Amino acid sequence: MRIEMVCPAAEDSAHLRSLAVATLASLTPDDVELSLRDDIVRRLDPATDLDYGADLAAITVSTKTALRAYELAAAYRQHGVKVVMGGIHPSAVPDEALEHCDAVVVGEAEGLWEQVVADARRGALQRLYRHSAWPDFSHPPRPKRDIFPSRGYMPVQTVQTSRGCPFVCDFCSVTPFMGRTVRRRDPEDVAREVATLGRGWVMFADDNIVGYGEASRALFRALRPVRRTWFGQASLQGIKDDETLRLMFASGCRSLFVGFESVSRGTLVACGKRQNDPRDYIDAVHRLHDHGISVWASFVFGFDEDTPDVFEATVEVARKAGVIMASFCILTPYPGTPLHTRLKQEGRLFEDRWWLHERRDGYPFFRPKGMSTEQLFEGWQQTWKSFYSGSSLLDRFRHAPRTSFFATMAFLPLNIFQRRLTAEKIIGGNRFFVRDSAAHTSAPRA
Ligand code: B12
Ligand code: SF4
Repeated sequence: MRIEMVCPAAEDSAHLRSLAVATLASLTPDDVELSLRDDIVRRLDPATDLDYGADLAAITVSTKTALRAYELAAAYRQHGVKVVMGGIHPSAVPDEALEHCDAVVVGEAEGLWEQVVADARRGALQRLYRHSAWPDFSHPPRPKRDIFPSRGYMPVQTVQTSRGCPFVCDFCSVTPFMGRTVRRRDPEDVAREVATLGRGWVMFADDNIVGYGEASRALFRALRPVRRTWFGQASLQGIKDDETLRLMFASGCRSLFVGFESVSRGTLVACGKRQNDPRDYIDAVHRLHDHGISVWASFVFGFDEDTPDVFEATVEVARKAGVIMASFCILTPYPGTPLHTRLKQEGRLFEDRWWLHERRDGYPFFRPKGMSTEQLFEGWQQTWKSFYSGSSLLDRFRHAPRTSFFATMAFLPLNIFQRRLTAEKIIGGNRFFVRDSAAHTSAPRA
């Protein structure tokens, strides 16, 4: 039996190996012949690049890649190849996905994929596969990374140590699809996996790598002897404790992507991100910087409580805090989230299934409450411009922590890239800026 794994890409997908694909590969019986087609490494041409002799195409799909996934699925099906889809998007809207494929796996593959393969082998694929309980994640199978070509990716390996999140931010897909109970791996098992990875950075694909008290500290202690440099994502809970931060640095952490989301406490309470308190932001960033950990901040605009003054207020906090980098997003109603349901009920979505339409990058998918749609869009553009202005860059560089690798070595190249992104993509409207830049900088073609 031959299975082709497929990673569709959006115009700004990061050049990373998909952990979903590596996980599926590890769950696939040894007698199945596996191939991989990765749109990220090279944009796939359905006329020449797909294996229509395969028995099954397995496509991993997020909302951003749904349109492309449906296009590739159509090509396989036209050639008589059965298609199964999984990932966060088909898990949220399985009925929509089933219009484009033969079977959908809702939720995590562990415990279901084996059944899909067995059914496909005897020509009896079911339409829908889903769990009745969250699968155990204490000792997951080791992702099979040799399925990826050796070139074409960033020198970063992703590793996941936990699934689920105890919080219920209304714009987020994680809690609805991975649950409120955090399922953690055995720290020693994580350390053993990290030790097998080659050179390069490790990125933890956890939503919150710190914030679980002793459990987080146990992970950092286990990682320490492996001596690998890593970065991850975090919310603010859990970074108040100096001992945890010391351990985190000692375990190799050099940068955190932190979801601050808003500088307004009222907004944070309303959207459910109660663990963030804007009064702590500047101290929190300085504390991390003092421990040698750079902060890449993320903010979101368009919440119901946001008024036009939110843009300037946000830039001011980000500049004062001296974050190394910041991303500013317009609130996006992903399917299956409470936000999507509410905006739909209130009749504020321009299109219910906005992901099926190509449109200008960044333009809001809904009517905001505290300002006009144009004000939201233009305010978002101005925020990028202001945060990546020459004066902001110099100011942040002057105050950047010298203890941090990112601050000293990567500050200027990263910020210069973000300035170009601001000019060409955010302001200039070139959606393909990231893809075009990657094509020029990462010569490899598989
Ligand atoms: C790491 C990560 C990233 C990384 C790297 C992603 C990568 N390419 O590896 C980076 C930082 C680049 C990133 C970027 C973005 N991300 Co992100 N990311 C994540 C995160 C934290 C983990 C993803 C992961 O690697 N999981 C580990 C693997 C093993 O799990 P998995 O993919 O879910 O796969 C399992 C199942 O879904 C299933 N499965 C998956 N595919 C398939 C296929 C088949 C055939 C089958 C049977 C099963 C199956 O089996 C797997 C094993 O159980 C998730 C949150 C989360 N907890 O999932 C958000 C998440 C996926 N990201 C999200 C978003 C919104 C983004 C951005 C749009 C953010 C932004 N504003 O720019 C961009 C997208 C850019 C783009 N063009 O695609 C949303 C997606 C929501 C949605 N409905 O699509 C999530 C869910 C976070 C959230 N808070 O809601 N992200
Ligand atoms: S935004 Fe972060 S903290 Fe909030 S529910 Fe999602 S993963 Fe959890």
